[in-house]
Amino acid sequence: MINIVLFGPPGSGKGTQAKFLEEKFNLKQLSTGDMFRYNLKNQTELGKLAQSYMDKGHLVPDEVTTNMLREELKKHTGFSGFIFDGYPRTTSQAESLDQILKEDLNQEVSVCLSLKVEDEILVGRLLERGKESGRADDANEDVIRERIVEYYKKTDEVAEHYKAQNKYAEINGVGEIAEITDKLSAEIERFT
Ligand code: B4P
Repeated sequence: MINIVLFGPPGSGKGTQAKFLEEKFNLKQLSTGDMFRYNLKNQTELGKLAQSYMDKGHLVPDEVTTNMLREELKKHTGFSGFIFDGYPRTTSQAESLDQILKEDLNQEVSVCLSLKVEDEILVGRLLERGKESGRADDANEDVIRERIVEYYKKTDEVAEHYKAQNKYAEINGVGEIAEITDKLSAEIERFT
């Protein structure tokens, strides 16, 4: 089985790339951001809770996010593995993911692929997306910058978790989308 953690700051291309990799490797994308947005749209209790964090550009608490992911994981069978998009975002989430994969599926993470993109490019991409997506967290530059601050404060360190397991590769996330998909695919083939 192939389990990919697609890693990088907001706007680095995780969601964009996950769509292509899903098809190429018969994987199921699990995006915690998409799960929160689905709950938000349907005004569930989980959605209302998540909204208070997302609107400020902050992370939703680990326990809430991990429980949601664990439930979602059980729903999908028949794939060659998963692409975790936007999860884990803290070291505690990374530890939970190792545990969940082992306990629930007797599997492990194959590799963490980290997309590297400079901050000013990220801001530009997210502002651009915000013009059409209707995403509240993309509409305001202050919120976008807060998401990037939150990334360096809590998420960037997750890389260490995978480096320690020799399951980590960095890819330049600036350039043609198809070229980046090719580089990610080569790394997936190298690690699986
Ligand atoms: P996410 O939905 O994960 O949002 P994101 O970080 O902005 O990434 P996304 O995948 O959507 O964007 P992409 O880089 O593909 O999270 C939203 C919020 O949910 C978080 O702030 C947090 O509050 C909460 N949350 C989610 N997961 C959580 C967790 N695990 N724990 C706690 N809280 C959590 O693309 C961005 C833009 O760039 C697109 O418009 C795309 O077209 C463009 N783009 C991509 N690649 C490009 C390229 N090569 N060249 C030019 N443009 C490109």
